Amino acid sequence: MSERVYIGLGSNLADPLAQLRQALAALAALPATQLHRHSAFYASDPLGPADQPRYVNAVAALDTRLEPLVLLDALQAIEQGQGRTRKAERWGPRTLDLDILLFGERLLDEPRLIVPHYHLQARPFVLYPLADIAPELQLPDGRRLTELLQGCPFVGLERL
Ligand code: PH2
Ligand code: MG
Ligand code: MG
Repeated sequence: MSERVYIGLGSNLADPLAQLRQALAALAALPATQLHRHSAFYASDPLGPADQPRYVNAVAALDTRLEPLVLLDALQAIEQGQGRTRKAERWGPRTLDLDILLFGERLLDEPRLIVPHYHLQARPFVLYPLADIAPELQLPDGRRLTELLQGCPFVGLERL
């Protein structure tokens, strides 16, 4: 049985739009996985240190039979394949970030993976792309995407 998984994509280095397109192709090529659809691309002001370039963000919906930690390994391999290096600076610039936002109805709290993603509800560059592809979405805790959007203005975001 496959599960619907939402992935947040972000990049602010080395041609971010090309990074996201390449990452979508890599997601579509994952084993036991179908890329269901993806959102528009959005330019967004950086959250965290302000002295870094703007990001390009998007959200993709996958249907996968992979287990969460297997998918996480695969996403980290894609990040590394696109030149991601792990730096000490929190929320610093990166060529590619692939975050598991939601994994079916699952609630995960493991050292490597917390789902739903921590800051999901507060980030316009996650919520608005998500609304492009899943406007009726309800989180495992019952909150609706439409409610979260009401608390999260469309600020610092530009649909490309
Ligand atoms: N990701 C971060 C830190 N800050 N800012 C924007 N606009 N978009 C991101 O994807 C982003 C960020 C760490 O993952
Ligand atoms: Mg992230
Ligand atoms: Mg990440």
